[in-house]
Amino acid sequence: MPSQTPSTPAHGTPAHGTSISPLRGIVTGVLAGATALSVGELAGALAAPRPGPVTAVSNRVVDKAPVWFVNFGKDIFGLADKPALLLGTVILSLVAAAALGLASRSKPSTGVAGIGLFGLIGLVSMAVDAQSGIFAAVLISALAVVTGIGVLLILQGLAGSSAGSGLKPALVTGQSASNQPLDIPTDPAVARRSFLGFSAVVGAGSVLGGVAANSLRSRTSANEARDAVEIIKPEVAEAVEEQVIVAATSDVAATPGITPIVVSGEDYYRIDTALLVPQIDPATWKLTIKGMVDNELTFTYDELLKRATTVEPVTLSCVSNEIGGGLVGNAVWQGVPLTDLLDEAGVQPGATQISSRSVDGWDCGFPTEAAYDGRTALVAVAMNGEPLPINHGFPVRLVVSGLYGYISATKWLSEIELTTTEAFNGYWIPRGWAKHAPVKTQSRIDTPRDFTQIEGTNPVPIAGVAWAPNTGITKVEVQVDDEPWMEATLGESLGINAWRQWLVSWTPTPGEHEVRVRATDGSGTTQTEQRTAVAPDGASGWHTIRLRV
Ligand SMILES: Nc1nc2c(c(=O)[nH]1)N[C@H]1C(S)=C(S)[C@@H](COP(=O)(O)O)O[C@H]1N2
Ligand SMILES: [Mo]
Repeated sequence: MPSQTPSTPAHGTPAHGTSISPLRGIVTGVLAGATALSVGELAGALAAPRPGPVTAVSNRVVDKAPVWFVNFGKDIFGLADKPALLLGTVILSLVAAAALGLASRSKPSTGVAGIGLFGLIGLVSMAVDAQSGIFAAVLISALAVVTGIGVLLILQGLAGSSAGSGLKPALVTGQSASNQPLDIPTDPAVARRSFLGFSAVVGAGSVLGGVAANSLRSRTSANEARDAVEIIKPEVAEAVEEQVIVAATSDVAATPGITPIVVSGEDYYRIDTALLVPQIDPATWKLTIKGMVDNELTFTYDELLKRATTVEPVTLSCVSNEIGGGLVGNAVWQGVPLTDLLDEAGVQPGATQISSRSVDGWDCGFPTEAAYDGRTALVAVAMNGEPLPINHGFPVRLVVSGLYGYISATKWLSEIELTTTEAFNGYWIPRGWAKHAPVKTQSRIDTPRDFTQIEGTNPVPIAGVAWAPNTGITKVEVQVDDEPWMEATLGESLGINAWRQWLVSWTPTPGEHEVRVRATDGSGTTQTEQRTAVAPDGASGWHTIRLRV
């Protein structure tokens, strides 16, 4: 039998007759907080694609946090920065809830007010979220607050009774004992067991609720809507497909370890700020073209599908791609030329910037000039012949060849607004990234990997990809130590916007070696050896690996 001695409050606790131990206070607070978060997330998930409190508060942290903080998070967690942020929000909330549980032991009204305050923070965070709206925000936070307060008061009641104080939960004060909605046991032993039992149930329920919310979100309606979409293949699609087949079956492409010429949606790098990937119903989705145009226009998904007759392989790259990094990919995109839609809207003189916005509020902008200089700029509906994957912007995104993604490649596109260069800065500009950001010519060694140990002196392939969107790759060279540069065999070209595979065969000599690669673009310019960091406008320098034979 466990001891039934009432735990004594810690030193310095206000002597308001508190008989709930600090530990129980903490447990009570944490469980009340966990329930509130769990209920909120579950409600948000059920009302998909609405964010719950955790997602919305995390979004606000990213929006409002100082640049150094966000960069710090990215440096530490890299591609896991989203789960890390969500987990951080949960942990901090629970720590605050624990403190609240402690503070409200003798004064339940403190707990009620505290949870109310959390609810308010959640409410505001959700209300300003582009994916929520005030009505859902109010409903979700009200549900969360009510359950959180309920759990707090019940557990406080049980903790108080089990401590032998007979502290009545605030929930039932002011009501006659006969119609108490909750039967709080007064026998300490029974109450103790009830406290533990209820805690276990609430704890498990919160975790389950969180897990359920997560899994609900991962199979929301957009998947079905996407499955139902039929991409109409224009004639040119077949020609491009044939080109891809030829390129993908060349000798260079057959090199083990080389990146495929066209990367599938699943393997394609993903970069965005979306903690909650927008789940868009294409039936109600619209694209608006507005701002400095003669006629504001809106297009439905079906209208764009019918007009999406341009098919182009384009290599997209993230400005954050380090030398030799993987935040770059080539795919076949299908869409409507951006300028077709802009011409219909009538771009006004002086509209020097094309800004675009996604349904979740993210935005960016690039020079109007760039859209009209002949490069491929698509309002894209398909990737590799299929509707855009949800992670890559379903139903519609922008794809602009030769500009880094953060100034041009808006996923989950909702509007395009013509403005001036001065009047608007996209999401990443105040966060320290350049406004002018053409993709730098780059090359990457895919095989062998850095620090590979090579056995024997039989020739080994050194191979990879190189890209210079808009001018194309005309030459790739590889150098081992101080030996003369070797010209690589290039894979088949998929056009000037797409990366190109390359291959050299090297006969190893015993010892340690340094291998570097450099590419020359269609204008005859060879990429610079000068190394720069990714910020503010993309990394430069030659990818170099070390090998031991
Ligand atoms: N809505 C939205 N679109 C976005 C972003 C974003 O955060 N939100 N990130 C951009 C960035 S920085 C890049 S590099 C590309 C990446 O596209 P991908 O994930 O399809 O590879 O998307 C761009 N489009
Ligand atoms: Mo990016």
